[in-house]
Amino acid sequence: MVFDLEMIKAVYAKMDERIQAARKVVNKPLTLSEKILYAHLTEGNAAKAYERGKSYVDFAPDRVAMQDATAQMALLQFMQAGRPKVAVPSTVHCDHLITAKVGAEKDLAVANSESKEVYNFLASVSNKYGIGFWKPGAGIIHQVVLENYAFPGGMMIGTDSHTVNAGGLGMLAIGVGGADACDVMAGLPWELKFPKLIGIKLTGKLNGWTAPKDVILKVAGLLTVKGGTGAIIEYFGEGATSMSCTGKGTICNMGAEIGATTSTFGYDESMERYLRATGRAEVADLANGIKSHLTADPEVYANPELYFDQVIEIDLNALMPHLNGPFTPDLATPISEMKEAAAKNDWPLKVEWGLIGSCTNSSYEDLSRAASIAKQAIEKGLTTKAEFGINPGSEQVRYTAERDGLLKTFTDLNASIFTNACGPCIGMWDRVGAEKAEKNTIIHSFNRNFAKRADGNPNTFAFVASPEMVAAIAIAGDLSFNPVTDTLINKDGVAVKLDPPSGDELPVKGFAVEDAGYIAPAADGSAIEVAVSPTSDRLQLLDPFAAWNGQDLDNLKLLIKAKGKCTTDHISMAGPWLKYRGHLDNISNNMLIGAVNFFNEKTDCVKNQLTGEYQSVPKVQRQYKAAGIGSIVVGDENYGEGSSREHAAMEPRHLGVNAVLVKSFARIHETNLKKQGMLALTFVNKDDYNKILEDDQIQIKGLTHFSAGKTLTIVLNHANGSSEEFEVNHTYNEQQIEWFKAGGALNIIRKQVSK
Ligand code: MIC
Ligand code: SF4
Repeated sequence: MVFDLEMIKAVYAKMDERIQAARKVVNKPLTLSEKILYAHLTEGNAAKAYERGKSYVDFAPDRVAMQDATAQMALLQFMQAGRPKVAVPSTVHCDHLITAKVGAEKDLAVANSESKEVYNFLASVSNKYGIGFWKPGAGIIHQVVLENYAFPGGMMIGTDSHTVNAGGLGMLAIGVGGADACDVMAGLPWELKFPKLIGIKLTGKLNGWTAPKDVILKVAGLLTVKGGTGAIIEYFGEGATSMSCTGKGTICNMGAEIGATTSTFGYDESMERYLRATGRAEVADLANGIKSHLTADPEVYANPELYFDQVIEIDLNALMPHLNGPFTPDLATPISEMKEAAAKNDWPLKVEWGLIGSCTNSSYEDLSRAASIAKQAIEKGLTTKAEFGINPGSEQVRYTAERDGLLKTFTDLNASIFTNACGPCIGMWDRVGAEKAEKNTIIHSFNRNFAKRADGNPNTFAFVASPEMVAAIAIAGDLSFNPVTDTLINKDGVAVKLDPPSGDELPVKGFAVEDAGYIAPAADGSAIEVAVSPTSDRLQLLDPFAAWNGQDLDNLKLLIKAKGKCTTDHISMAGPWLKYRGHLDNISNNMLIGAVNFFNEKTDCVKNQLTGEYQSVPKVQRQYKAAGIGSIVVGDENYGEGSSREHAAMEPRHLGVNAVLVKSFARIHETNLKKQGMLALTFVNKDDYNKILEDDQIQIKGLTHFSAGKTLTIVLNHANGSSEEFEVNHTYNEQQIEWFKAGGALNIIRKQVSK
C-alpha cells in the first residue's frame, strides 16, 4: 500500500521550480541537503540565500511521526490548539512501552493490558484528528516509517531523535520535541536554524565483517557526541551507492548520537530497490522522473571542499568492525584493539547478553546477516556463551524473517524473540538479576549506551556493534573475540572459525505480512470523544503555564549544578518512568535524578536551601515551588544530549525552575526549553561555571530588554556576602522571546485559535 501518494506528487511537482529559485539565490551548485531545505521553505520559492549556522528559517515539512512515549505529550498539546484535523499526514507508533521479558507473544499481551489506557487515548486522539495509528507490535517507529512513509527528497519531523533514520531513503528527517510537532500538525511553520553541512565521502566498498554500522561507529569516534551539532551530514561516493538502503538508514540513525540535525544520502538504485520491495513502485517511478533533484549537483561531489563546511573521507576497504562504548556511543574501538583497551580500562570481558534490534539495526538485511552467523555456529558445533535476544524492527520484517527461517535459526541457538518494539533499547527490559547491580558486559546493535539505559544497572557496561558482530561476540561470550582472526573451540574440542557474514539485502521471495498493524483514522472524527480520567495516574490534561511577569528574576536558588555528562536520560529517565509520559505532574518526580551534583558527586542528592538538608532533586524543587521561590539549573557541555523527549524541559517548567545555564546545549533540548517558556542560557566564559556555589542566591538581569543577540547578566550573591556577576548568551530570536514572554509557545497558538 502506498500512503499519501498525492502529497508526494505535490512535493515533486514543485521541486524543479523551487530548486531553480534556490540555485539563483545561492548562486552555486547545490548539495542535496540544500535542495531539500530550499524546496520546503514556508515562503515558497527562495527569495534570498540563508546563512548556514546563522539564519532562522521557516520550513513546511511534509509529514510528522510520533512514538507513544512522546506522542502523549505532543497530542495533549495538539488538543489544546483547537484544530479539527492535522494539517499534514501524521502517524502514531506504539513501540516504546512494551517490556521485553519472556518473548513477544506474552510480553505484548502484558503491555496491551498494562498500558491499555494510554493506547486507547492515543488511538482515539489519532482517530479523531486524522492521524494514522500503528498499534503495539506493529514495529519500531523508524523502521515502519522507512518501510511505509519515507520518500526521497521529502522533509519530515518526528518526536523522536532517531527520526533521522529516514535519511536512508534520501529524506531530510529531523527529530523534534512534541511542541514542534504540534505546530506543524496545526499548520504552522516549523522553524530551524539553517544547518551547516558536513560532507562524508565513502570510498571503497564494505567487505568481510564490516557493516554500515561500522561507518557510523567510526564517524562517531571521529566527531564525538557533539561534533555534528547544528549540521546536516550528507554521505556520498561509491561506498554510499554500493550499500543497501536500510544500511544507509543505520548510518543516518546514529547521526543522532553525534548531535547532527540529520543525515542523508542521494537517491540511488538501492533506494529504488527498497521502494519497490516495500510496495511503493509508484514512488520509485516518480523519483526516477526527477532523479537529478534528488541528489547533489555533480560539481558538489566532485569538489566537496568547495560546498561543505567540513569534509571527511572514509575508505570502506580499510574499515574495521568497531565496538563503541561503554557508557557513551562515541568511544570507538576497532575490534582488533579491544583486548588491549578492555584490559587497560578494566572492562569486563565476559559478555552476558547479545541483543539485536532497535530502530538502528532491525531490518531484514540485519537479521539475515546475523542469522548467517548463528547458522554457522550451529553447523560448526558451537553454542552461545551469552544469552541472546532479538527485537525485529517491524511486523513485516518479523513475518518475512519467520517465513524465511531466520527466526528459527536464532531460536535454534536459544535466542529469545522479543516484540517488534524498542524493548531493551529504552530500558523496557525485565532483565533477571539487574537489581543486584553487578558489574557486567553486554553487547547490542542499538545506538545508545548511556549508563543504566538498557537494564537500569549502573554497572552494566554496554557496547554497541553491528548485528553480525553482536551475534559473533554473543556466541564467543568474549568482548575481545575478533572473528576476523580468532577461532572458537566447539563441542568436540575442535577450533573453528566463523566465516564472514552473508545475507540478503531484501527478501528473495519478497516481503510478506498478514496484519501489519495499521489502523486508518475516521474520515470525519468530529464526533469522537477523547476521554482523560481526572483520577488517572498515567494521563493528565495540560494546564497552560503562567506568562512571564515582566520583571527580572530575583532570589533564585541553585537547584543543582550538574557535573559532566547530563543527557536527557539523566534529566528525565526512561525505563520505569515511561509509564508517566502522559502525566506531567507524576513524571516530574524523576526530574534530574540521574544528574551528578557537582558539590558532592552524588546523584539525586542536593542541598535544600530552605532547610540545609540534602534531599532528592524533585523533592527540593517542589518545596521551592510551594514557597514561591524560583530556581536555576546549571550544567556542563552538550547538556540535554540524546533524546527529543520534551519532558526534560516540561518538568523543570512545571516544577518552577526558571532557567537552565550550561556550557553548551544539544539542539533539540535547547529548542524544547525555549518552546516551554524556559530560559536556556550559555556561559559567555565557560570558566564562570566554577564561580557558582552551592548556597548562591541568583539574579538574572536584562530580561526587560530581552532581545536577539544581546547578552543577559547573572548576579551571584554568595553566602559570605560577596557577589559577582557575569554575562550569559542565548540564541533566542524575536519570535522565541515571545514564547518566553507568553509562558510557552503553546499559549501563543492557543491565543491565535481563540481569535
Ligand atoms: C530514545 O531513544 O531515547 C527515545 C526513547 O527513542 C527518545 C524519545 C523518548 O524519550 O521518548 C528519543 O531518542 O528521542
Ligand atoms: Fe526506540 Fe531505541 Fe530507537 Fe529510541 S533508539 S526509537 S528507544 S529503538
